[in-house]
Amino acid sequence: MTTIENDQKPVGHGRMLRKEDPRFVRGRGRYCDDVQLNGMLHLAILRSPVAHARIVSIDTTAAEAMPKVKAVVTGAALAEQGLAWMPTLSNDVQAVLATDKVRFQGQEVAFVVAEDRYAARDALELIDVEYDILEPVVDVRTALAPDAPVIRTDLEGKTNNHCFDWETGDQKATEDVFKRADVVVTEDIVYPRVHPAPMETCGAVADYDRIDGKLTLWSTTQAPHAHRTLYALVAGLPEHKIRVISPDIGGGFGNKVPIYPGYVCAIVASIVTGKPVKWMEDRSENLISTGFARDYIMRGEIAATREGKILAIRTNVLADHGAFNGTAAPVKYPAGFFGVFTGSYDLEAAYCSMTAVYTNKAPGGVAYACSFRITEAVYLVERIVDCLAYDLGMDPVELRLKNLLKPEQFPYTSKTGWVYDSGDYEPTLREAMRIAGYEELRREQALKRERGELMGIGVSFFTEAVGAGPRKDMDILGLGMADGCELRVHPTGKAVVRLSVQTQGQGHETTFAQIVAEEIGIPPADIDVVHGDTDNTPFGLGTYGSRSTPVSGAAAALVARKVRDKARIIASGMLEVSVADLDWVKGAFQVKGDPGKSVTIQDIAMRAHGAGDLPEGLEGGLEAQICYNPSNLTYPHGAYICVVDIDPGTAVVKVRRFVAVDDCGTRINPMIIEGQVHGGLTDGVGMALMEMIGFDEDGNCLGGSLMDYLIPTALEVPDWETGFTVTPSPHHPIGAKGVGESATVGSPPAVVNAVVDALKPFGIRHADMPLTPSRVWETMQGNHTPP
Ligand code: PCD
Repeated sequence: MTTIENDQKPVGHGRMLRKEDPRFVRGRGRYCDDVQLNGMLHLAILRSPVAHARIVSIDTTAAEAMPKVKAVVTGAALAEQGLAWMPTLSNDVQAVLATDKVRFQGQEVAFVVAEDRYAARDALELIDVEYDILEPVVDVRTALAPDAPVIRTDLEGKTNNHCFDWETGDQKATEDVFKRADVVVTEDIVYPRVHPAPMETCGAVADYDRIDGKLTLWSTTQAPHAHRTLYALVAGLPEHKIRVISPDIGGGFGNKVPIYPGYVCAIVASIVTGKPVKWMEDRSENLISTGFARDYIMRGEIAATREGKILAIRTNVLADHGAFNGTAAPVKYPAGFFGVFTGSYDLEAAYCSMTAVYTNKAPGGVAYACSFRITEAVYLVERIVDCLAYDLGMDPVELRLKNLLKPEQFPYTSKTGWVYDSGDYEPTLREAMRIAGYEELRREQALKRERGELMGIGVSFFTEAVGAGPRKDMDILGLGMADGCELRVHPTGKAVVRLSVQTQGQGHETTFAQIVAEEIGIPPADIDVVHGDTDNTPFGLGTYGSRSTPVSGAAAALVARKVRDKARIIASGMLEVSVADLDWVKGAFQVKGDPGKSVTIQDIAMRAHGAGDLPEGLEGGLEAQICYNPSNLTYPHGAYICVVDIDPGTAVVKVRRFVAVDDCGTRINPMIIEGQVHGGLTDGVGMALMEMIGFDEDGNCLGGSLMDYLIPTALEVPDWETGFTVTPSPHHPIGAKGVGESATVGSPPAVVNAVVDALKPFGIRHADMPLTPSRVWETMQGNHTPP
């Protein structure tokens, strides 16, 4: 097993600076909105001001008459072309433009194409829509009430707001264990609706060439190939007539996985006008209409012995999917990978039942920095385990240490059927305790409690399942979740590696060059990473669920090995020995026992393309292509400890310290990993303390601007303290597991556990996010209400 860990590795590995940063720090990134084409028009979308209403009429005459306006398009016009509805990436349909009804505030109703962005926006004001207001379904808890208005009247035979049911685990076995347990703890735990809120909003530039019938689409997508296939299916065009370019992306965080009506509108607009058309959302449009995350109401139950041996976990979940099921989920997993809610513990049984419903809210349920609902699962188990510790009067670390899976149990099949590839949990938790000085913190807390000060220490331990996924059981809309990769070595020994995944800031241009460099000995500076352009990269399913390293990273290592195998044959010819007599050392093949006789990979590249004979039967050139189908997901884990102080007078929570110890197997670039962890922790603190997309009783979104939807800044977060352990994945060619989302998954429960721990003197066992000062204050007064 290679461990590309330390900073001293000769060939480009370790903490090398990011190859993409020179352009980013100079403001030379090329984002969607930077695309300027000759004669380009601008598109603006008219959105519904109300959550639920019948559309009585739409009058576009005044808007059409406005100077500079080129087209005004309504749902009725799209319907004539069969384009008013589109499939979602989770087997539902979503309105591109509303025809019959609007189903959430902010829904797309019509669009204007004009010569400039201002004219397009101004013209929106002249469109006259008459709405017949309907009662909205806002409270997910009553969405299934018999008298609730039906939202999805478009779906044949739909008589209520039921979206899907799902269950996992063994209900009967779990019930039996619960019956004989000494202790059972039940808690209602809400993971409120939050939003990924990437810095760059969503947008697209569509350019349809009427002469050659080719559509080029620049769009803010995390999954260019998957989007292209969907457009091909909807438009009935062959894929090679559609080129999706995903240029630099200013953050995705799951928000840019779904296909949005705006993308489709831009395409339609370009086809209709014969001109390139740009659509860029503003901040409010992004917050109110694009993929939200979470929105799970969970009842957690945990059964244990008096001594604190956890026996079983059971949960019932009510999932709010908004007006359309607009998430992206593997077909067999409508609730994503929520099945990992048994966490990192050795249990006897587990069971989950889930009901998903439609409400008059924006669609989504996207995997915001979590591999398909793992954040929700980890939050549930880590919160309920803390509730158990509270009831047993046990230290939460002691309780976890008693129940963590042991290294000899791996590969471990969970009670819900997930096969954890590898893990060595206790050292990770011990390392976090060491960095935090856990015992000392508890002593400090005891002293402070005597003085009436509110200090809390929160612990979480998580296991993620990332790297979707094996073709045998995973697909999105019938597309397998494998990734292609292509490597070409030029005659001079410089190389280009083409990926099917797309970076949104994670640093793929660096780390994928590092992977290839490690395998083939060409320095990373000489390896160019090409991605985000369907015309120039092999097919694959895109970047989300921290799948790039587990899937495409494996593909990159294997394609490089394939090239190295060919290089070995060429070297054997050059050195006139058999392939078996060659050793691979640092980018060169050496004759065994005669290190003086060797050829470098660069020599070999020249020979592969140059004059002179190649060994019998070998074609010229030095390149390879593969499609990698992972045999399993990878299961990174981590232990987090958070220390908070709460001002008893104002209930303001201050995160004083945060220790994160992550284990993502073999580490490619520790500097990038730290950056990923810092970002994820900041996200997590935001969700725990301030972020929530709320709605009033009419279904008006209360989180439509960054004045209302608070996201953390450097002022709210501490200096992160990070550490790591390394437990390689046994099935990944370099042993790497994903890490991009670990910190967002692991940190919310650590923060909430810390706040609840601080509030222990008030007899409080649970409080729901976001733990804003007012919510903490109410909780201290004994008035906690779930969001
Ligand atoms: N790594 C290393 N090592 C290891 C692992 C990893 O080094 N072991 C690194 C890599 O290579 C990259 C990163 O790190 O670079 C990451 O990775 P991963 O884990 O594989 O992941 P990806 O796939 O690449 O990515 C994705 C992710 C996600 S998913 C999210 S959310 C987020 C993260 O990523 N997003 C973002 N991070 C980030 N960052 C940034 N900057 N931006 C963004 O946007 Mo989802 O599902 O979508 O929700």
